[in-house]
Amino acid sequence: MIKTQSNMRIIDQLQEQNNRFDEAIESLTATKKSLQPKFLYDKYGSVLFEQITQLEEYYPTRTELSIMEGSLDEILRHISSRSTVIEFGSGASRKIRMLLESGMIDEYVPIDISKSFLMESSEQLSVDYPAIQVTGIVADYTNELNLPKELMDATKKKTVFFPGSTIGNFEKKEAHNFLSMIAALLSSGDGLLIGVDVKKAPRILHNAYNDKEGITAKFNLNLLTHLNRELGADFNLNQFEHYAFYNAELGRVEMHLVSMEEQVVTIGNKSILFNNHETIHTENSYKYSISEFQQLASSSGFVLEKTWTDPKELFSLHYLSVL
Ligand code: AVI
Repeated sequence: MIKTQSNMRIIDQLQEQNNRFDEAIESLTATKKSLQPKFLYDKYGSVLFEQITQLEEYYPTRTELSIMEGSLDEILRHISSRSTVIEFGSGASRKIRMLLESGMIDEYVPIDISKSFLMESSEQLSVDYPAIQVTGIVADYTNELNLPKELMDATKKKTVFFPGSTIGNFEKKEAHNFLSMIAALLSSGDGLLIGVDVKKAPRILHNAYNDKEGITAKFNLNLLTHLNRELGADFNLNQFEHYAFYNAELGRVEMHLVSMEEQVVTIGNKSILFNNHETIHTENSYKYSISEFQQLASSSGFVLEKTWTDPKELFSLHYLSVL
């Protein structure tokens, strides 16, 4: 455990998950090559994602923030005072600050896969909010998650905060399993505040994942740099291109890396052949109509308390509770 402030501690569970790169090799050697989107988030990937959230084309972050600003009092009424807030995939903390400012939260538990990013943001938050206990957990929450027992104290109200439509990066079945896992983790009266991107005109979606500055392309390609570093792979970034499009039939934006020639990449003792224009599927970002998401939530064990949206219905925020 790492402690730099008296009200902050970091628990690293990622070391126990050191087989996580086995998945990468397995999915790269499958007939249809893919890589799990979690590998997008090393330290530089997290920085690039923050830059994406500021892009003109990437409407989700600012729209979700505006929904939160407009309905903050009502949102806070759902989160009782002296409660614990657990955030999955915490990132740069702009949204959580709106909740922490309220003075209603005793303990904040950010969970993120990027250790350095989590440490920096936890430290800053513990300095800015000295009355709040900050317990950062470094973990891959897409795998099984073991939260420390004291956090799961059923006498204390808990709210899970899962903003940014990260739920869209799960396959439909996985999203259902993940939400069910959260519902099982919580006790009666606890809640989940979750942000979900809404289906819309393909052009808006296309632009959001194909920005003019090319930041999303860098973010996608950085995945290969991450694997080169962690697995000693020899991907040549000049021989792959970012490709993202909206698959309307499946209701998702797909991100791929396209091999721009026939080439062989080596990872350890494995040689992987890429045909010209063969792709590695690196991310899905599912979009849900408001009713589709409400159905998913109720089939996963939650009761819908309230849905907020913006005037153009670009994005939705839901407060769900456990009976
Ligand atoms: C984190 N996640 C919700 C983002 C998304 O929109 O799916 C990641 C991202 N990928 C490309 N741009 C942003």
